[in-house]
Amino acid sequence: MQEKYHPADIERAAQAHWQQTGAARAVEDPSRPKYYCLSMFPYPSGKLHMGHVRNYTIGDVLARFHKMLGFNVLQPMGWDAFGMPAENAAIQNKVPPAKWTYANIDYMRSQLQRLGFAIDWEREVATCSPAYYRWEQWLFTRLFEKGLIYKKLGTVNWDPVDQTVLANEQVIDGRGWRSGALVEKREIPMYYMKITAYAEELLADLDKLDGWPEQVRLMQKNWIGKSTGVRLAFPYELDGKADKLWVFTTRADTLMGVTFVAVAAEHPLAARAAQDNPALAAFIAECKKGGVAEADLATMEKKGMPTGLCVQHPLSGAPIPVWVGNYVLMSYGEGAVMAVPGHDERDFAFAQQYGLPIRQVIAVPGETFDATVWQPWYGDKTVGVCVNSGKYDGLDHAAAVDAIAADLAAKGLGEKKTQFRLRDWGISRQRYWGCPIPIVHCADCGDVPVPDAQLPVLLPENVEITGTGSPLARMPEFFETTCPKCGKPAKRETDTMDTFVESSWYFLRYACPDNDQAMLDARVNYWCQGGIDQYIGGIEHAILHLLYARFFTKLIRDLGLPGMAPLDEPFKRLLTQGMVVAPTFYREGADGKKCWINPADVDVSTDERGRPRGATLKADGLPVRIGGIETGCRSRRTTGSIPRP
Ligand code: ANZ
Ligand code: ZN
Repeated sequence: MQEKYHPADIERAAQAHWQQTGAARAVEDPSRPKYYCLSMFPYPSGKLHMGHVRNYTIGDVLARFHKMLGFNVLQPMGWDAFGMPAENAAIQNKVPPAKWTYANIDYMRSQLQRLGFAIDWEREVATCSPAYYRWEQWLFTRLFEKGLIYKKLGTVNWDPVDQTVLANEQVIDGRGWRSGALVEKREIPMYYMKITAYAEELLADLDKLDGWPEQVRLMQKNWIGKSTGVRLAFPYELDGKADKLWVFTTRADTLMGVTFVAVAAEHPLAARAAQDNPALAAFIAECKKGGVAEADLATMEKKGMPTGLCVQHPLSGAPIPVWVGNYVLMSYGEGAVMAVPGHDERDFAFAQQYGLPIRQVIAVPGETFDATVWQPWYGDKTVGVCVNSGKYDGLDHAAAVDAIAADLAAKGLGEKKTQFRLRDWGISRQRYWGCPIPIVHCADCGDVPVPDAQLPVLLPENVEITGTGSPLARMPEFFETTCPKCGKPAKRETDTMDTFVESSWYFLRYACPDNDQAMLDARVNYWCQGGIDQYIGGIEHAILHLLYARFFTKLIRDLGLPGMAPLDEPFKRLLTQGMVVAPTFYREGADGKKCWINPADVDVSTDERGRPRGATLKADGLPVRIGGIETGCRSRRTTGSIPRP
């Protein structure tokens, strides 16, 4: 035996042996218990990063351990190969996205192989290959026919200079990342998946996932965001017509404390009021400018403007002023809120800022109300009872909601309602490097799904990317076609699908990657029975990817594909790892701009707990600044010359 471990020799020999004997090949064997060990597949960005190595090492250890325990182990690998970085690289390096992607896959596969992971490479899938996305298109047509995919207008970020739609992450401080132009919002027709039809089941089944971290289940629960409340109306008259302003509230017990209502900037009533109010029109335009994302709602500065209109309180009939508020979302509930500044923190801040009345209508024994500072108990529905609310005084939250909902219902001004925060999933992307949406637009027949025999709709691979709009929309040889129904000339859809669609079912396809007759087959039953035994991946996918994957599993179950046993949930156990992070280093140039420095070019001194204390540039021995701790994925390289401190 050798004294020393020589990885280069020993590992090469061991890997050659595993390769020869097919040690990692997974073959269905109903006589043995299976163990399906799945790691989130990587985006082929170029090279593996530390996060990949850690993730796949965890998977490999679990796979080998279960093999030793006698399980029939499947550990597959593939590539989440569509997406924007390939287009950006194509612009920079003038290489077609396909070529760049396939080269990266080859390189990263060789890296994974050198690491010696026990992966069954015969099951490798790349989502950008027609053999894969063909079935995604097939599924799309089935869901479209069932009404589970439908078309409606959606809002996108429009770059007026580059004449292209931008993803949210391409909008930086309201401007296009390439052009620097102020980004506008545009409404365009897009396809949506009806995930809301599964909201109730996606929520309820979280209880079954006892092999998942509690934190992830909670994040999904909050994302689905079920709330029970009351939908109620404030009547008004405008332009000689009687109408109603609807709101959704979880606190109908506070109805007698409403001092104003606030509508979203996109609300029709706001638009109507702005017609004869230029200042309001300007304010609304400003509100609409912010990004499409609905983040930062709780913490952002509350801004508003009165519309000059009033509505009637549904029970007391008192006039209630209508405001436009930037904290009201058009996409949630009714796009309008009944504001109760005494008991809602956001309304409280808004009322204080604009000098609107604040009324106490809930009392908690032993606490006094002071309208100058927000106290958390003001919003606590679990302990208070109604006050200053006439006949509802003394009722607790549940009793007051019941009584008020009944009175509203009697007047035709409200009813109890369950509301979800979850929205339908817009899957259209105005990008090139993605799975083409298999629809043909015919002037006579409308949107016609591409028939099975004409699938896949091939994505042309040898294209030039310029950064201004999708090349597909400039390729008549791609979009000029005939209607599958009537045979007349028609236009092919040029949008592609969100890449989250591909990652929503790849784990099922690993069971039968070679099937060119069907999307999935009975081999899925063997490997996925009772769920995939272990899923390992980054915590950044806790919400969207995992929710979409659960949704697809249920969609596929309900389509009832031939030979497939019903599967409710894809992942029995989930292990999420944090992000691999590292400190960053920089110097400031004369212009105040930060120049980031490669950690390899820096000497760092650390304290007794290993935290960086000071750092100097190797090249000149002078100090550099220590920036924040960041993920390694977007590795920062030293660019240009580093300024001296
Ligand atoms: C009055 C009220 C009084 C409210 C109170 C809360 C506390 P969840 O639980 O997330 O469903 N709301 C309703 N629609 C909104 C919209 N489009 N944009 C912003 N906020 C909206 O939240 C429901 C509560 O969020 C609703 O209950 C409403 O404020 C607000 F003491 O109504 B509440
Ligand atoms: Zn037609």
